[in-house]
Amino acid sequence: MKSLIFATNNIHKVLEIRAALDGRFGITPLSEAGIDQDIPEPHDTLEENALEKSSFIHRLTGKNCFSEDSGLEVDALSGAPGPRSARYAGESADAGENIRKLLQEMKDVADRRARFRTVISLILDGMEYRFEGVCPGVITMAPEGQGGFGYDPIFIPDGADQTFAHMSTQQKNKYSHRKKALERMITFLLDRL
Ligand code: ITT
Repeated sequence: MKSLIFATNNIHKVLEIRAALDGRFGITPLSEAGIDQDIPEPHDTLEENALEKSSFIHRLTGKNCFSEDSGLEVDALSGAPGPRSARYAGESADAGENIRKLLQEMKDVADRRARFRTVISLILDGMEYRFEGVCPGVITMAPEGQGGFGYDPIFIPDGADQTFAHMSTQQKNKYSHRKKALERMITFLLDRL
């Protein structure tokens, strides 16, 4: 099976992408490639952070690879937390702390519109290609559901009546930003590899 290094340390992203690929393609996450380095994400855009991760791993391995950077963009907060989603409540904040901060910021906000956005950066034979996926939805008033990761307990995608945290990986992939970006990359890759 064709395989690419996936420049991530996030096991949830690996599980979602493996489920979405359904055997069409192999991925090797950093842990399985024997790379335990933390990759810097110093930029203010998903695009720049995704490129930082893919080029870091390409420099290290010389191999074709891809990364993705994702964020939750809330309309009423002018697109925050966005690229700072993982660190919204502080550099070492966990998901619970990030959620608490977001719900606090939005406690009197009626407009609950938001979207998850994923940018994939693929480095193939030394060239960079980007693929985007967007999932629109709303922020709940309180966390609901135990599954998923990050902001999943407070996000209901358009077309659903429950949060991502209530869904199986397969159900989430019917709506997800990550899956949409991935399908665009797969279509591109199937023509080339
Ligand atoms: P890598 O950089 O190692 O890939 P990461 O967890 O640091 O993993 P990001 O920099 O892309 O990933 O940060 C994205 C954060 O946005 C993530 O930690 C979650 O808090 C949130 N997030 C992204 N996708 C999400 C999803 O599908 N569901 C819920 N939260 C998500």
